[in-house]
Amino acid sequence: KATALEEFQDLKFGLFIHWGLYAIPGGIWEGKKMEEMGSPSVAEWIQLVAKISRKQYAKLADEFNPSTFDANAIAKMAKDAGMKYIVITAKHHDGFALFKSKASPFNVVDASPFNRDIIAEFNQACRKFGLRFGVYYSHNIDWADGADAQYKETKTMNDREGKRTDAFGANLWDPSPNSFQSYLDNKSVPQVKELLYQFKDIRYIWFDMPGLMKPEQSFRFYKTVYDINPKIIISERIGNQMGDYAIPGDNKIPTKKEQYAIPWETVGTFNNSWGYKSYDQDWKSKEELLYWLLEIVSKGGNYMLNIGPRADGSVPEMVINNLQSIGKWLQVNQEA
Ligand code: FUL
Repeated sequence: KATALEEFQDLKFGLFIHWGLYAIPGGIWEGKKMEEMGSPSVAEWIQLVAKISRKQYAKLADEFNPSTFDANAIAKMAKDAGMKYIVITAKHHDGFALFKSKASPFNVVDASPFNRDIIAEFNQACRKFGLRFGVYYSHNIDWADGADAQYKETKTMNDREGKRTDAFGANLWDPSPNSFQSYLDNKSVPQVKELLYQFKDIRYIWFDMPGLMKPEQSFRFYKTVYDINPKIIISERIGNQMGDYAIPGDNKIPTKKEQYAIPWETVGTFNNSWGYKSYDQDWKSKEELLYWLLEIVSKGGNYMLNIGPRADGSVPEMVINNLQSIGKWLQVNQEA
């Protein structure tokens, strides 16, 4: 793994993509903006914030048909911006997979009219443009099938022991009747296997939001990945200090004092949301983005900058323009 980790830290600049059914409402549900309904206000959390039932949310899949989506165009945009890798949400907290999955029919090929495997297309596009490829996978939170992320069970135990239990992110409005254990056995772990067996180019897995996961549960994911491909490196959000590389926090650049003994990566948004949010026009300027890149890289980290494509697959113009400018700047100023 040592080489894989060194190589990773040399990449410096990558593209993060948050894309899924949440791009359809784009931050607005039944006429209400997310901020009017609660928090957080990042668009990919709309199901939780608006307390949308699993059944109602799943209907969004019928409308998901991103006619203008072109993985090659996005990969080229990243390449021209000087980026070296792409990580895309294979499944976010809503439980909808962007790849064909036997473990769950709630996926882009089986549940939407689009009928194309988005992860497969990105895998190909990255290969074509010489970019490294990785996937984000929400292994713990799954509002469709992950019950309440073992919140109730842990709460009972913690109440007994007088400890706090954080329900953040748990589906408490319409949890799946399945047990969390069956979700792990029948969806989450099998989907990780499906991804890795199918897409041999995957080098990074960005697990996220481990919440109340137990050490043996995080370890199960680590071992699943390691057994299939020991060179794949794993984000620290697998939980229980088992990751290979550190994430200082969302939109967080570590201070000089916060040093890491392992490689690290700052993930950052272009505006204030990860998923597409129709009314968020608070775009970082190209100067601001360059500042982030330079500060992060000079401190030894990687910067993975996020885009949230629209539901039709297109990328907001500000993103395209600013990435182009960064690419030009890097061409002129980067050391060979
Ligand atoms: C978070 C997630 O909950 C957000 O939705 C997003 O994926 C971000 C990168 O990580 O904590």
